[in-house]
Amino acid sequence: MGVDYSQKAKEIKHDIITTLYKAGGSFNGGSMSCADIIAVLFHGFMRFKPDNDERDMFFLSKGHCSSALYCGLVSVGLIDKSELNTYGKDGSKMSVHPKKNSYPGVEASTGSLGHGLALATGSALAAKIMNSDVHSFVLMGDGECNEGSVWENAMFASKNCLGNLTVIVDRNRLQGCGRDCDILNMGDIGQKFNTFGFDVLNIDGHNHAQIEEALKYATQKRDKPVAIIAETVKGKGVSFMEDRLEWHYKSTTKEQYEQAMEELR
Ligand SMILES: Cc1ncc(C[n+]2csc(CCOP(=O)(O)OP(=O)(O)O)c2C)c(N)n1
Repeated sequence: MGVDYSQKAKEIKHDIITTLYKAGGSFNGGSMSCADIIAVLFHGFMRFKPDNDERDMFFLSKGHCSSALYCGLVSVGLIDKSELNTYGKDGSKMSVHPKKNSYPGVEASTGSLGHGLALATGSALAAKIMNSDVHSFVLMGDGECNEGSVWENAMFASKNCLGNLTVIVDRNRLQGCGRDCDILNMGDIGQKFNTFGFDVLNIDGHNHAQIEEALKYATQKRDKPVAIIAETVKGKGVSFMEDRLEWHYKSTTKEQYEQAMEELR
């Protein structure tokens, strides 16, 4: 029987909201917008094999949304769920911005936006040189695509024919301080990646079947990197957070937490 992505995504979203509530943490919105993507990628595609160099590599370039990464790793059994209670606490290894090797599946320290694609590109190039079938995935924010380093690496990846590299852009159209179109309009991000030599797929980033199809396509043998532009809603799943800028940073009150839990049930 196939994986029930809806159930996995639901559990991940529940854990994200609970983790951030308990920690008084930020980034509910951006963590919820990518939870469906993480559920399908982690349960359907990533070969984690934590003790093995041949594992696939995942880079959460939008590192501020680490709760989605940690809850995804809990969901696939690589982190004990009780660890989520330590998120963001002094001395905890479950830092708000992920730290390399803090847990199996945390491949890099991220949070300074614009660097994840470089890491994923390097990892994909190394795999190609070593003739390995390791696949590198990077999840980026659309606001993050304002960074020039993204486009340097896009050129480098296509120049090196890195068909073992998949970029996923969480296209929720909100950044930390405003709408992307008001800050630095990226326009058609897919078209830009295409111009930089990528094969591009535009999907609904909350539709599990579409995410699965896109990842199937991206992980077939090929000589071009793939960019999946996943149209999403910031705060997806919690009505009062959906497409609301303030939920980039805001943390939930007890009442808001309880309402969110009710809605996610
Ligand atoms: C280089 C860098 N500049 C600024 C920040 C501060 N910052 C954290 S989140 C964020 C907004 C990111 O927007 P987006 O990439 O669209 O992420 P999402 O909306 O999916 O959370 C910013 C500017 C940062 N982490 N790194």
